[in-house]
Amino acid sequence: MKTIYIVAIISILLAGCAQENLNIDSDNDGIYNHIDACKNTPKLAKVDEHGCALDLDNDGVIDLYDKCKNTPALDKVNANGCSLK
Ligand SMILES: [Ca+2]
Ligand SMILES: [Ca+2]
Repeated sequence: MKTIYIVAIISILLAGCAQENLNIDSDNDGIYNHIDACKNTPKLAKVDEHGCALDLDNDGVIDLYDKCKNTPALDKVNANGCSLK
């Protein structure tokens, strides 16, 4: 009987946590944690529907920090997202 009581309490606690987590958006990007694939998006970065920072030219440098937003595909880039020459 005591075991059932303990299991019931644990279940209620877990359910409470799960419910609460649905409304948390730790990085404030507008995408709740439970559907956010990138939970540490830098402040001010624009994100896609998965909560990941946009990188329109896919060079690995997110648009927030990318000083060259139209880097040709396959180009290697520096920390600013500009092609290495
Ligand atoms: Ca988020
Ligand atoms: Ca770039």
